[in-house]
Amino acid sequence: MRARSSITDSLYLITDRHQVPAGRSLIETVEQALSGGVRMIQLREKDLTAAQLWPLCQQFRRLTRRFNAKLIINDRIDLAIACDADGVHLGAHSLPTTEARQLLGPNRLLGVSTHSINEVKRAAEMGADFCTFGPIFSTPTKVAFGPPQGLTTLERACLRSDIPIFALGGIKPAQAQEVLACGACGVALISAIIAADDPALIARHLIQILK
Ligand code: 3NM
Repeated sequence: MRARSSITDSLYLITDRHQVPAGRSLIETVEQALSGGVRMIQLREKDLTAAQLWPLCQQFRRLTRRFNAKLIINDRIDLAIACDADGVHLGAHSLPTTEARQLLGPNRLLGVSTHSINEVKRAAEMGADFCTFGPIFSTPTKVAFGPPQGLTTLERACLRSDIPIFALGGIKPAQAQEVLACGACGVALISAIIAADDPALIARHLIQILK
């Protein structure tokens, strides 16, 4: 039987190079976030091909190793295994969770994006280690997922979940405490850190709040 990998991080940074301010690269942004204390990063550049993602996977793997941080690859199980990432994060259009778990084996982390309490329960039953639940607040990045879930639904999802839930969508430092109070294990976010003038400063601030 597989020993469930335990999630100890409370800050899960997701990348989007399109939100990096001019004059700074994605890898510099991630390095600054890591020096601010981020220890779990999802490489999520959905518009890139495998061939384009591969050098990024390698750069991210070297960098995250230097900081002893977890690297999670969005969607691409093949790339995650090839670069020896710590895990994969599945979205609505990814391989189903059960099949992803079979390919990934028992030792890598499997995260799933969820948008309803039923999806949270299903993700856990099918072998996910953790999930994101969102969008909690309105976020320009993800209008596709409809109206915000809000804190009451987050609280219900956390109460009924057998796996840790990261609250996702529209989360800034000011919202971190209230989503933890709903039972989330932490926050997942893009713009608060990736688009920040000083990613290390925001990361430090968030970690302080999430302690
Ligand atoms: N997924 P920000 S919301 C990538 O609800 C993503 O599944 C969501 O960006 C979901 O932290 C979202 O900038 C965007 O609001 C999160």
